[in-house]
Amino acid sequence: MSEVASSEKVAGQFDSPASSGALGEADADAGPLTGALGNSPMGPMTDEELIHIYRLMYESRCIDDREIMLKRQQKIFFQISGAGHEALQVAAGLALRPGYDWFVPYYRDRALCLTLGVTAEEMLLQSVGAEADPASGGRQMPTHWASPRLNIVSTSSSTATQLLHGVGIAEAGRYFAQHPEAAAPAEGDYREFGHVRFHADEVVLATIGEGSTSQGEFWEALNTASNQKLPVIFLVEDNGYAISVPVEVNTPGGNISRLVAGFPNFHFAEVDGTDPEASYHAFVEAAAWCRAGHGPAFVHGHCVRPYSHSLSDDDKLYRSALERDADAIRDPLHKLQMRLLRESILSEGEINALEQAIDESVAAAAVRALEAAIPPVSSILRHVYSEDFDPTRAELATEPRAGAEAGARKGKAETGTQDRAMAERTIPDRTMADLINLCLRDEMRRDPRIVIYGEDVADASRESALKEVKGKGGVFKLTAGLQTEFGSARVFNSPLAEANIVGRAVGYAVRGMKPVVEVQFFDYIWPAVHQIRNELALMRWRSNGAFKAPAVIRVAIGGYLTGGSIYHSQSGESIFTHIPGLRVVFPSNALDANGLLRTAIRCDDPVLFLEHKRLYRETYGRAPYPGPEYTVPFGKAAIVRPGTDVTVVTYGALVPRALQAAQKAEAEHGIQTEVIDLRTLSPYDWEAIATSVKKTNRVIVAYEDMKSWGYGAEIAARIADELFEELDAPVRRVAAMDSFVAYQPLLEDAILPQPEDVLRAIVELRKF
Ligand SMILES: Cc1ncc(C[n+]2csc(CCOP(=O)(O)OP(=O)(O)O)c2C)c(N)n1
Ligand SMILES: [Mg+2]
Repeated sequence: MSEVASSEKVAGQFDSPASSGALGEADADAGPLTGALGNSPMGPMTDEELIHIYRLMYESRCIDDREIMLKRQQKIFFQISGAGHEALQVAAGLALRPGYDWFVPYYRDRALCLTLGVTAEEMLLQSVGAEADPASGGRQMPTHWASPRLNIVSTSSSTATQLLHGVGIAEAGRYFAQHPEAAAPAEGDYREFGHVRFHADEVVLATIGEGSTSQGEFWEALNTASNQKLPVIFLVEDNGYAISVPVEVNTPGGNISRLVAGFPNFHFAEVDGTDPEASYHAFVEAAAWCRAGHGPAFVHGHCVRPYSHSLSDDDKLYRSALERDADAIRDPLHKLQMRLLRESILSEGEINALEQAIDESVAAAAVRALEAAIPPVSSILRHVYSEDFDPTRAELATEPRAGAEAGARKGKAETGTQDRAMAERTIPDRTMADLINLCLRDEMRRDPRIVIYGEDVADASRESALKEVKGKGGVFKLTAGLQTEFGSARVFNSPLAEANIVGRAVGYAVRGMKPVVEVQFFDYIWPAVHQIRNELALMRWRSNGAFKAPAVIRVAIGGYLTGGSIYHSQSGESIFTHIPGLRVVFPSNALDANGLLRTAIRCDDPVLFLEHKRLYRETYGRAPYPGPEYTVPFGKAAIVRPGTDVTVVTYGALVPRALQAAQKAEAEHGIQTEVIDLRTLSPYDWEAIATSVKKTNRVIVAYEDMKSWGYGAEIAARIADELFEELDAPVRRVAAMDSFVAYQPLLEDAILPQPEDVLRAIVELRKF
């Protein structure tokens, strides 16, 4: 039946000509164009239009009812319905254009997705967890939508995270419209794998329940959409409850429209979401506002929840009978049915016939879904990481280009040999901070899809000031000069909100851009962890490869700062190496930082790029500029000091400290220590560790983070497991005390692992 619905949509009354500004070839990708109703989008609906809406609403309810039956028969495993929201959602779907506009829905949006073109069978394939489930291949619960064909972006169960994706998606669309050359395909990096589509007047619909507007990310999304006048329609589907929590608990005063009314640039609408006609008109106006470039829109639809929150919930436990009866009277499906009868648009017999046809079609779709193959166990690890771009591949091991320094100085390609010779004589080696900055600059020159944003990363948000000031360029100056060279559309300050930074990056990356964002201090990454773990790293796996979010997050990490104290010294990398789908990189020197960052940017996976603050300007590990093509593969450790007696596996700021310890161990005790710098923590180079342990038979894992539950625990466990017979001594960990870092320098020294601690462990292990 949904096929009938879609073909009617193509043929019929909901078509509208493409609006102005659609860009050339990209139009070929657009799906059937819905949009305004006939010639009079704001006029009364025709009988055919109302019947069409009823058909979609009934089909949505019918799929819910079918799922409920299947769940009770234990043939599916979860059910959450869109009942009571159908009128609002069908109206939204009809006012917008699948495959042209972008959609970031939530789990309640069955009728929306049905209207956009997801079929009943596709929905039921997800209910049974079938291999052919196009949204997730059996990985996500039912109603966790995704359709690349329709521009429905994969959504999670997390409430509110999706709104920031919607914001980033809108930003990316605007960026491509203003820089169409950036959409061109390119070979040799992530751009090879994915096709960019955009339209100058596209709109993003991002939906949310009223309870979830309590989440900070709701406000963070409104902030940026408002500030940047982005074409995002925020739809709040207000059914008065968040599971058992009534609206007044989540929303002071009980009405979210009143609270958001002060945001500039918005078009606001509050509608009876059980009335499809009023809702449709609200969306037509909202879309027109957005397409005209005035800014975002906020549609607040009041609807009902005639079924409980989900099949795991029973609303009789917390709602009075009176209240439930009142909801039942406002059920949009019954209301529209009554209208069709009352206005003699359809007779009872015609309604029955229409419903019966849909019932049969949904039942048949359910039979097909129940017969569908389930995903093989062998497929579980597919799409954890990119199947296209392997960041560990050998070709990424390149040599630094001799004589590249002159080019770096002049800010352009290398010049003559005389300049080069001069430069090499007069310029000292570059710090890690310099070489990270130069990598960002070179990659931005090479790849117009890179945008850089974060707190304080711009030279000056008020561009006019740049005539007289030098510019900030990051609290550690890592992004200095980039806004000045590349402009404010590519390098800009974010609001002071870490979830905003990463959530928008997910949206940008989904559209094929390369956001290289900065989290100012690792100590403040925590508000973004929800986005990193549940969204960024999961996008590819949960959508079974349909979507991906290969953004780079640069983060200043670590202590040894003398006065950095608790909130500027934290480590905690193992929290992130514990996330499948995320690459975690932790360079210890300038050259590695340059080459690994380049690989991170070109990579097709999301990367957490950890930069140790203490190493930014250290004398240790400086190097000449290696040129704009220098890459280092992931998963390839460096033996920074060969040895035969004891192995120290380490990374980051512990590398120079382990080297000091190794020198002393040799000078004072005649012990030959091999020091391995892992360089990347996920993936990590097991082969290098195993080879060394087989040679030395003694191993220390040294890391800056707290000892218990730290990164070294996994390495130590694996060595004990797989190399037990090679060991002549227990595996030893040298790490921080199980404490935060104190401000007082003497305490900081005692808390963090020092070269003497590593030395002591080396000497002790040698005794075995
Ligand atoms: C971040 C987060 N916290 C808690 C939950 C559990 N949860 C799922 S739905 C829900 C209520 C959402 O209510 P509302 O936003 O009003 O949407 P509705 O389900 O009513 O449409 C809760 C608490 C979740 N999925 N995500
Ligand atoms: Mg609700």
